[in-house]
Amino acid sequence: MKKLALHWRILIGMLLGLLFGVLMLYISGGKLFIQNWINPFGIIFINLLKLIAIPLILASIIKGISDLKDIAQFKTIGVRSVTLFITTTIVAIIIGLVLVNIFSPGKGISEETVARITNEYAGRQGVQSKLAEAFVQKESAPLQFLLDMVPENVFSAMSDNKLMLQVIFFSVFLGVSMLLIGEAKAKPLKTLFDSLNDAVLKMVDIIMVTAPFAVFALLANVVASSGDPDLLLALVKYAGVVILGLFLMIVFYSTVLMFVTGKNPIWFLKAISPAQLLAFSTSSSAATLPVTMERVENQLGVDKEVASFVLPVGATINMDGTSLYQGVAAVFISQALGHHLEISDQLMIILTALLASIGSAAVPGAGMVMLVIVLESIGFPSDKLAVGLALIFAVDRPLDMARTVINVTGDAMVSVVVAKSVGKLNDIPK
Ligand code: DAS
Repeated sequence: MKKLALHWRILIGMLLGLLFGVLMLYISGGKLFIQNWINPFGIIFINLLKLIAIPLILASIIKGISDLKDIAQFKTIGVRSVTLFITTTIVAIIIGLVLVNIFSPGKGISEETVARITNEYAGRQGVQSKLAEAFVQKESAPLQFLLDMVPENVFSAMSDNKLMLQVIFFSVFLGVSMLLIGEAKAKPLKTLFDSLNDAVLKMVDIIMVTAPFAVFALLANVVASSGDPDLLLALVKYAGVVILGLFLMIVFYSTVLMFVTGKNPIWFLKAISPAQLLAFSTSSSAATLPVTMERVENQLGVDKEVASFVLPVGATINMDGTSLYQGVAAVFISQALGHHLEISDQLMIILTALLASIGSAAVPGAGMVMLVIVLESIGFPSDKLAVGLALIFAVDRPLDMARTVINVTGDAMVSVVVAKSVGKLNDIPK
């Protein structure tokens, strides 16, 4: 039987996982069974992908930059990528703010529901740990993410949890230096990183064979630990606004791509669907990065020199889905808890959600942690933060899955536009 395409195999794994998760919800001990015997396989899969994300970033950025003709080309790609990252993030936040003000999902939540959520969730470990994490992030300077980029030495960068940013900084630095010393002198290093790159991509292929089983485990666990169904209904309008906003981002990307490449955007969405499905299942841009890179290069025809810089940097600092979600969530929580927002506050949200999304790590739940920074920036009372996070905690995981899909899609879209603009978008034979 002809081997099913990757996205179909992942989709089947997801659907079976959802069905199995729902089934287990109605079997006593089912939730525990999934958490103890099924979910670990999903965690192992994510850890494997994150394990190779670092050597992949190192090899692909260094190879990509050292393949470039000269520094001028690197500057062009760098400036255009970062400009597009910031632009698409601001568009995302504005879409989120317009929708949450039109639909006002927070205005429908009654006092007693807020009181009930406060008791059920505010004290919960999950909310408190996110708050604690947020205060650690908040204590850090607004440009902390820049400070975090510069490791003391390359080996400490390998161990520290601000890994992605530091490895990117080191890789770009080394890649540019290799350009500057000239091709002859850089040749041995270039050969080394070329073969490291090929070896790591082979590791991605091997890991991806297990993808259908892994997403089965991940989705089963998401359903099993999705919280109380009735509380979810109370938040369905809020989640609906976020999902509508994320969908409009797909429309925005498709319009830009149609304009820039003159192609039907279905070509783009079909090519990156395995990366989107993986982003949905893992809620992690970092874990999805190896597949995003493989799809963007092999299916969309983006030259490695562009993809190997834009995608790792984008996975870390360009989170359109997260920034849209942070805009919606900040206004929703303010509406629900009666915190009045002036227009100036909403404009402030654009700036702080941009910074918060840049500072959000490419791992599950990072967007909610940085949401506290946004709420603090609009003067939201600190003593109500726990209740605010508790309000959205129950639906945060499914929304994290959805916003990570947009984070990854936005990165892929920027890589296509930048590649096209520097004449490095190759036609892939059908
Ligand atoms: N899950 C994050 C990511 O990997 C996004 C988020 O938490 O908002 O992109």
